[in-house]
Amino acid sequence: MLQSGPWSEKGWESLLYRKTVGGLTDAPLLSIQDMGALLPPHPPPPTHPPTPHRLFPQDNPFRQRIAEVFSEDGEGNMTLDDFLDMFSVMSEMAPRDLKAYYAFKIYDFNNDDYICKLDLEKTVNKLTRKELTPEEVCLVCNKVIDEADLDNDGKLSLEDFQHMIIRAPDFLR
Ligand SMILES: [Ca+2]
Ligand SMILES: [Ca+2]
Repeated sequence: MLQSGPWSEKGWESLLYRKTVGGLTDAPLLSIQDMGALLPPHPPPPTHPPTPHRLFPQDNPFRQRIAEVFSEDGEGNMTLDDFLDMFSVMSEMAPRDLKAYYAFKIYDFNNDDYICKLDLEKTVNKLTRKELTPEEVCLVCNKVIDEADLDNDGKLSLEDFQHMIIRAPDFLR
């Protein structure tokens, strides 16, 4: 606290002290980068943590989306914990409800907790590698919504989706 006010001589002294000496003592002696620069250069480690690109075959059309869903930041930057979560969901042992929940999240491209027709179109286009015409994609999407939309709101909630999976047990295989 500057007892005598900032414009008094004593105040300036105090301020100058804080800006210089005080500031210096508060600053860390060396930053992490400084310390790194002091170490002898060494080659990067031969193995890198797995990335979605290495983990999934290049032709998995949902590769990026899966990484987004399982990454904590939602942008596909996965931590080790995120990877472990993903592996446990993908394992044979994972309960079907859990698999269904994550499948739902993967197909819900705009993250609004519903699979709407636009989400479905994206899904179908990825699954079929854009081999269908827009009209055919539209037909497929309408058919899926017709059959699975239990509450007739024109989009699939998680509940609609789980119900659809119960009727099509091979869906998540
Ligand atoms: Ca959605
Ligand atoms: Ca619905």
